[in-house]
Amino acid sequence: MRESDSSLQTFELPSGVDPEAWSLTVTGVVEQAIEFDTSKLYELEFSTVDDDFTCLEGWTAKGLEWRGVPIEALISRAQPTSEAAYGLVHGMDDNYACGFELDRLFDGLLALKLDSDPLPVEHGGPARLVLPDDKSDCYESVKWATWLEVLDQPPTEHDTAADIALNRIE
Ligand SMILES: Nc1nc2c(c(=O)[nH]1)N[C@H]1C(S)=C(S)[C@@H](COP(=O)(O)O)O[C@H]1N2
Ligand SMILES: [Mo]
Repeated sequence: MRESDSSLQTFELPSGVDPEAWSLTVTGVVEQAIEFDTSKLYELEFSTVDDDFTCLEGWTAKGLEWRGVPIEALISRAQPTSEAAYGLVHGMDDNYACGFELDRLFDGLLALKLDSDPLPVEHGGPARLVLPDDKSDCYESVKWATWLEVLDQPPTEHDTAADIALNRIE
């Protein structure tokens, strides 16, 4: 389905990434913090996002089919309070986290499948954030997404994804 010269790149797995230890938690300004394992997520309704993926380093992976659970469905189950306005999505790799306005994050997908197969660990499996909008940056697609932190304030010092990703380019 995908051409070998236009697929996702494979990077070394960072420390902290352990698919066996993975679960997804939703915490923060919510009525009820919740935790999902993969079997619980597979019970929920899946959506599809078809998209190319472009990295700021200058490569593009064409025609990817992501399948998974809409972020809105996951966060809604935790019942965000009226103060909820931002979300910080944490990866399993040490310190990697990316912040969003909640409205925008709600349009994202927690992808569990890529091109009909379970998402491989080197591409963020078990679960990766995929934003369907054209204006998203590569580093916003958080691999090994393990913690959705709902916030009332814009995340600042813990919002590390852009710095980590852009450092890799230099
Ligand atoms: N958790 C985590 N997610 C991440 C990154 C990372 O270092 N850690 N790098 C980002 C960047 S800059 C890119 S280009 C893509 C790379 O995806 P790939 O490894 O599937 O090619 O993952 C993004 N998501
Ligand atoms: Mo990137």
